[in-house]
Amino acid sequence: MIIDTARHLLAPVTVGATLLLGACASSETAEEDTTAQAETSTDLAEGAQAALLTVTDPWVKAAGADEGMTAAFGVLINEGEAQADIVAAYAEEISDVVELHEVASGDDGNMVMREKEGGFSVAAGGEHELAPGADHIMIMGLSEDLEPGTEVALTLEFEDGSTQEFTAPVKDFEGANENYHEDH
Ligand SMILES: [Cu+2]
Repeated sequence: MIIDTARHLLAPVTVGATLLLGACASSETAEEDTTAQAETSTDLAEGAQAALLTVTDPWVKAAGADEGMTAAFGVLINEGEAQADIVAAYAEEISDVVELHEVASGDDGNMVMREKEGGFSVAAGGEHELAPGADHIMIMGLSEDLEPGTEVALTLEFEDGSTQEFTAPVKDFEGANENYHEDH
């Protein structure tokens, strides 16, 4: 009897706590986002590479922590009058190892992905698409499951040391899996 009662009591409490945590997490995220954007616009020196670039339609492929890796995509748009060179990316909340990758033809003719030398360069007034089967931000050593409907915080680091933060929604994606399940 006691165990039964405890179970019945536990269930709604657990659900309530989860909902509450979810609500807290999203409102905190929203606040952090606003703060981050405000800081970004004030901290960036005029002409900093990070200030030139806009990341549009960002997304991250849903993946389980057991898969260990996934990738982030989107379109990098440079509306400035100087080239922007992305030299590194970070997703500190979910991974310690994030690399800038390209997909290229290997020695045996098969497509392989590998770290892109020099990173991603976006010419003045130009754009650079990150897409499955092409350049992408590789996120390795996933520390948690990435579920569709959640968001991932990412940071781009530029050649001049400036940085830009953005968030990308997690989405299911079935195609071109082989491109980022190559051995690393
Ligand atoms: Cu990759």
